[in-house]
Amino acid sequence: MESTRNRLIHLLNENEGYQSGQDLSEKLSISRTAVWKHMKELEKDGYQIEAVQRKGYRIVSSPDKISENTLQWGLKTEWMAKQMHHFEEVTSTQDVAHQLAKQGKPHGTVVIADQQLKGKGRMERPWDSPKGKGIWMSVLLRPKLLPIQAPQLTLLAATVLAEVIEQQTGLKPQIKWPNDILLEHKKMAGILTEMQAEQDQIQYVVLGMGLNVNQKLEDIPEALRHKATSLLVETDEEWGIQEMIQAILTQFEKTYDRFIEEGFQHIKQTWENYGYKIGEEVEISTLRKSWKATLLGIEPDGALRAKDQDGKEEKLYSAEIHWGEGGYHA
Ligand code: BT5
Repeated sequence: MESTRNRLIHLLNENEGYQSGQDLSEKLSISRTAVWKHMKELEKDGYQIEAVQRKGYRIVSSPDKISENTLQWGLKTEWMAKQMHHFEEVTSTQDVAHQLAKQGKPHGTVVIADQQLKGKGRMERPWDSPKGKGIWMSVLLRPKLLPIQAPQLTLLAATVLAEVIEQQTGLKPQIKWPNDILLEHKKMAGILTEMQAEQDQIQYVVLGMGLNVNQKLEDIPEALRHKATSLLVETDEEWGIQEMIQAILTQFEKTYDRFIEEGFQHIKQTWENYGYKIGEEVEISTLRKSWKATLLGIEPDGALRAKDQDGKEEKLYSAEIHWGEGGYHA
């Protein structure tokens, strides 16, 4: 159930003008005094609210400080982020999302944090998540898909991030299969898809997205500086984290709904628009071996297609790609 607070924010947001206290109290089935109290709470959260006699209330501006309320404000999604859990600090939003999943929270539940103390990448690699500088967010999904289709969600999320970055900033990011968003060969975002499945059925997926937004060069740990970047580093501008989050959630819902309805085809097309090093020679490694190959693109199911030096084509479902001097190593 959506909280009264969120419904109030939605109502205020639906109509740009003033909303009378009477209307709000009727629509929310609470007293006018309760409406007034909620307004005071919103102000504590940093909202600027204008109250005019005989006209009603209006939100003048939303705060910079992120909270569940501010994130909901202006968000026009059907199912995405109807439940939003924001924390100033967590170990990893993935862990929290797994707990919420086990408590039965619905499809589209979002966990977001200002800072992660133990942000993680694939294979327990660390993910640097400094306070207030980026988007550290996990989405709980309950897709009616087969477990083997889950990796498609990683590619889906990658196209969403690439599109939003391009729309919002004008930068042209690239997607390195399967889960990295790069700019000028440096990593700007990463995706971590974790799944609980039973035989032929996905129970749930926790899809983690990390996007470096407002780190300055010196905020990026020295060991990562040669291979990581942020929107600020690339554009010399600070970006509104809330707006960026809302754009991601909105675009995610749209892309996901279309994916469920029509399949992977349109994601493949978008992906190809952003694909990194396609047609080029790279080094591919799996847990067992490492070899040189040319990347050809992705298959209709999202697998990576590559051609080895003997001209033999392969379909890969899990691998790492490296390149350049000594290779890029995650
Ligand atoms: C990833 O793993 O790229 C997945 C990152 C997912 C992060 C999100 S944040 C919200 C959610 N909660 C979590 O705890 N995780 C998810 P992988 O491909 O394994 O890349 C990890 C590697 O990227 C590390 O070994 C570093 O080399 C590098 N790295 C670490 N932090 C980085 C950062 N902030 N920006 C760019 N590169 C980074």
